[in-house]
Amino acid sequence: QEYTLIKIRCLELPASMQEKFADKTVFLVAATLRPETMYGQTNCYVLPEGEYGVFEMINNEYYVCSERSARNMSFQNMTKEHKQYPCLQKVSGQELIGLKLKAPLTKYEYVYALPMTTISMFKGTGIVTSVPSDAPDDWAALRDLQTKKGLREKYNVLEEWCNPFEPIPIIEIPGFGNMAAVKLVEEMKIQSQKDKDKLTEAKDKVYLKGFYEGVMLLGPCANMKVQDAKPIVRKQLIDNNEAAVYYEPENEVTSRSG
Ligand code: ZZB
Repeated sequence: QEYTLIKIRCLELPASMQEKFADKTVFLVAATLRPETMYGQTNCYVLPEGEYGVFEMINNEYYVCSERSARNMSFQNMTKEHKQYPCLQKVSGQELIGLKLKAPLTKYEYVYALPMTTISMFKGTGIVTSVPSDAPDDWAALRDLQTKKGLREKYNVLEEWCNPFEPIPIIEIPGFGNMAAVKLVEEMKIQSQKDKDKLTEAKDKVYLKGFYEGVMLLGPCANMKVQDAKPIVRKQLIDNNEAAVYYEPENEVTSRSG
C-alpha cells in the first residue's frame, strides 16, 4: 500500500518533550491515501491511549508516530540511519492532545491535535489527519467533540480547539454535494464515531464516487477531476517537503488489524 505521509509541524510540544526537542523541527506525521483533500484539514487525530515515539529522520527532522511505522520508515531510507529507528522518547496520545499544529494546504492558520477513539495503531502511523468534509469518520469524531461536553472533559479538550473548525468544501461530488461526508453522516443517521458499520459503508461510498466523479473546488487543480488532481497535489506536497512517500507491507497490515 502506497501512502502519502503528511508532515504536520508542531508549533508547540508536550511538557515531557520540551527539554529534549525545544530547538528541533518536530512533526506529527499522518498517512493518507487522499493527498488531494489536504485543503480540507481542520485538525489532526491521535489515539488517546496510543503509544507513540519520537524518531530522528534525515535532514534533522523528528517524527512523532507509532514505533511500527518508524520501523517501516527505517527500511525506506527515511530515518537518520538506514534500518535503525531508536525511539528517542515515548509519548502518549493523551499528551499530544491540544498541541497547536501547522498543517499544509488548509486555510486554517493552525489546527489542533484531538482524540479519536477508533484509530488503529497497526495502520499508517497511528496519527490521522482530519478532513471532515470528505471523510465520514473524521466528521463523526469532530462532531462528537463539538457537541459532547462530557467527551471533551474526558480527554481535556477545550472548545476552542474544535468548535471554530468547520468542514471546508473542497470537492464537489454529483449527488453528494460539496461536503459529501457531512451529507452522508446526516442522511445515514450516523450517531457517533462508534457507529462502525455505517461509517464503513459511508466511507466506501465517498471513496468510490469521489474518486471517479469528484471535481476539485480549489487550489491549482480547481475544476479538475479528483483522479487527475491526486498525483499533482501529491507531487506539490512532496516537492515542498510537506509530505513524503511511505509504503506499508500489505500482508502485515491485514494480518494485524484483523
Ligand atoms: C485523509 C483523508 C481524507 C482520508 C478523506 C480519507 C478520506 P483505509 O482507506 O481505511 O485503508 N487512516 C489512516 N491511518 C489510520 C489509522 N491508523 N486508523 C484509522 N484511520 C486511519 O485508510 C486510509 C484512510 O484512513 C486515510 O486517508 C486516513 O484518512 C485514515 F477525504 O486521510 B484519510 C472516504 C475517505 N475519505
